[in-house]
Amino acid sequence: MAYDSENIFAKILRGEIPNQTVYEDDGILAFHDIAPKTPVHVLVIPKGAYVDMDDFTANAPAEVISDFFRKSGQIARDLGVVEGGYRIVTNNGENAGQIVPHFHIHIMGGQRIEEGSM
Ligand code: DGP
Repeated sequence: MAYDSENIFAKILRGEIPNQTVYEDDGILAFHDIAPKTPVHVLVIPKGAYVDMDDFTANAPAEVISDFFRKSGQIARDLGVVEGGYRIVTNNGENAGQIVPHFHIHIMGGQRIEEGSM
């Protein structure tokens, strides 16, 4: 799928739509999900134009990929969700529930998930 530069997260990156930023640097932006499904629900996106996990892992430079995941781990630490446990979710494609076609991961924490609920 070709990248659509009019998707909501592209607009957020261009500053056309406001967001509640948790962390930002040259490569990534982390911000609170507009409709949190857990007490802590933060989205992390690369600034590069990647549609989904498949596109990101196939086409982003290795250092961009490692930087993205290393910093996502640090963001989870800074959010204080490590001790209580957290989930990382990414929906790849419409059939998996992906709504916004700019690669993102969900950091979801702050509540107990029963074993086997996945
Ligand atoms: P997904 O289904 O994986 O594509 O998740 C998209 C998430 O993005 C969903 O949890 C809701 C969130 N979202 C959609 N529009 C906005 C927005 O304008 N601002 C913020 N902060 N989150 C949004």
